[in-house]
Amino acid sequence: MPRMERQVDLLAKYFKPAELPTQWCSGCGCGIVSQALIRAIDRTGIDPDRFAFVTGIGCNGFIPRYLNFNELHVTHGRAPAYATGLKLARPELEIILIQGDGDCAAIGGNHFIHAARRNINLTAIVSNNFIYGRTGGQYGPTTFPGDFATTAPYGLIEPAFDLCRMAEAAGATYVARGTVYHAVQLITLIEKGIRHKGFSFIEIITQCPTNYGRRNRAKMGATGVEMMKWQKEHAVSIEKARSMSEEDLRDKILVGTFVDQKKMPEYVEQYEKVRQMASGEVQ
Ligand SMILES: Cc1ncc(C[n+]2csc(CCOP(=O)(O)OP(=O)(O)O)c2C)c(N)n1
Ligand code: SF4
Ligand SMILES: [Mg+2]
Repeated sequence: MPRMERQVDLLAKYFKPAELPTQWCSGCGCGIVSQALIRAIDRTGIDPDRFAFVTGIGCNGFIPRYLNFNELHVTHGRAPAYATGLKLARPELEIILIQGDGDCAAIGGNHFIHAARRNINLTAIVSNNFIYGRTGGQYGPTTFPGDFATTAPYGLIEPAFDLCRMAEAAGATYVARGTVYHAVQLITLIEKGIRHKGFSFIEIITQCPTNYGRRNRAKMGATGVEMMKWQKEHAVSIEKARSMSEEDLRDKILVGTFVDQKKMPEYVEQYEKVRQMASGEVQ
């Protein structure tokens, strides 16, 4: 099928036309994240009805509102907890968490690290726009020191979390980072995350022109295009980074697959064994 027709076909298959247009600002990265997501899902060949999104609160948490999938839109930061319950009750579902940086690592940090530690078979997709976009631009745990936010008018004095290092340290068995600029690579990273058995974490570097870009235009630009140019210029593959100095890497963002580990037991399978022992089905 020609590329254009295929594009229309994907949109018709996975988007809800009645919900469009989206409420996102012009130049926001949420649209590219949505596209990458449906393309990755489409590539797996898994029946769309077997997917369920569990989403937090925030602009990125709204992505599934426009998509034609099962969805639980839950309380701020609690997507991993709801997803854990859903996965234990319905292990056959492919559950995808859609969260923002604040949702995942601030209010939801506790839930996030324990889902990773258990290695439960969920795919967490976390859009990192370095800010609380939805609520007007407060700084969060991934905002860089020196950045400006409504709550940091003189520049932020806190260091930032590296979400991928946090996911890895907590026990996630698939950890990757992409950017919305590198959209083709992003589809592959998400697809691998969905196929991985265990807790998968994919961080997507994206842009919030309205609440981050405008206040940090000197650093990253203020429009979607300028901010994606920043992503292009600052992303370095993990492989290339190995031959670069610490100094050269200081303002860079590493992209690629950090962890892809298949040996750790998966939580739902372990839980099922316990259930069988407790019910006397096996000794
Ligand atoms: C318990 C609770 N506290 C605070 C809020 C307000 N709130 C909604 S979204 C949000 C931050 C969203 O930021 P992020 O997760 O980075 O998502 P983005 O909007 O940037 O995609 C906050 C603080 C809330 N809805 N519930
Ligand atoms: S506030 Fe930021 S994250 Fe939210 S829709 Fe607008 S540009 Fe996107
Ligand atoms: Mg955010």
